[in-house]
Amino acid sequence: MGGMTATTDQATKRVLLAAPRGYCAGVDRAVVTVEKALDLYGAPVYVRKEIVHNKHVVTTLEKRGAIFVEETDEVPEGATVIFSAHGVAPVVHEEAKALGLKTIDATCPLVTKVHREAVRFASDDYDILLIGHEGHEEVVGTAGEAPEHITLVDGPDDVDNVTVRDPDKVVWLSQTTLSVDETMETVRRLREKFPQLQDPPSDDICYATQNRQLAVKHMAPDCDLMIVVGSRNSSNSVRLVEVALEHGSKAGHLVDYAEEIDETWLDGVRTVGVTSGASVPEILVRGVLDYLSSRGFEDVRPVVAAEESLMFSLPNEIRRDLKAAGLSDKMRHDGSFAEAGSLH
Ligand code: 0O3
Ligand code: SF4
Repeated sequence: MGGMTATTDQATKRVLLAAPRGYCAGVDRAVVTVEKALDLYGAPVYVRKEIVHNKHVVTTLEKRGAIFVEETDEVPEGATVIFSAHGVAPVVHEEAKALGLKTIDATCPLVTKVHREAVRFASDDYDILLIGHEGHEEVVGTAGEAPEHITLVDGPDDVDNVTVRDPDKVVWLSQTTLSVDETMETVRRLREKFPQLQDPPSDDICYATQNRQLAVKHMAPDCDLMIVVGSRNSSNSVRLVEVALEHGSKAGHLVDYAEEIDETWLDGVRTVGVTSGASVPEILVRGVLDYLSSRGFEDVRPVVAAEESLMFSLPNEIRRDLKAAGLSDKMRHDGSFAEAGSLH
């Protein structure tokens, strides 16, 4: 390849970088909760399930002394266990109590909001159609609030299988990290079947999920390739690849790390879109941008779909203990936790 061609190539290569991307308020709170618990109580600190669905976050916290378990009964008696951001069914709280565990609940407040809706509609004796992915921890937790009132609806094609007791008393709720468009299609089909179907009191698909999908929708028509940083088991990250492909990106891939990028993906590519799921530390996006830059994609243009400023305070249990120990309960955004910056 001659020098001229290379120069022309470089001039036309560009990256569209989505905003918002990466950490949402619920993930930030959950990750900081584990870090503060390690500071306060020392290692090991037990965490039930992955605190958030990100490989790098989990391995980094493991190195600092967090032990991730699948079930509550794997935690030694009397130890401290943190519940993940995705939420748990009430039965899990009961199990922990029976085992004498100290618990810290890192469930995102926006997931808790859906739990409360489920409890309220169940106590009013509604049939609740919970739209979500079968087996995902969040829907297991939400469904566990009122198992006898809740039916899982796993996407539009599952609607045919749904039956209810009284079609005049049905409401739908959802997992927080679904595709907005696919969920609307599921609701449309449900409403065809149950015209009296009620909507949730407010959006269950959270602001962060909506904003990350919106940014991808803006960029996708211009992208030859979309690289989404996120783990395979991260529902919201997987959705971003789907949204990119549905909205015109010619290709789309999910990677945990820049090292997973296949050189051939860049063949003939002029515009690469980059974004990341709600559980993804920014350092991993930097890795992807560095990789792209070393291949001539130095021109990085932000595509801003929304501004986000939401922050949640830490769980009460940990705030109380931090206060008693004379430590700060500030979140990392404001720089107060810079010493643990490896995750950001
Ligand atoms: O729910 P999802 O698989 O997308 O989970 P992540 O990747 O950990 O992202 C955070 C979302 C969450 C905790 C529940 O809304
Ligand atoms: Fe909470 Fe939304 Fe983040 Fe889930 S994706 S943890 S609901 S803010």
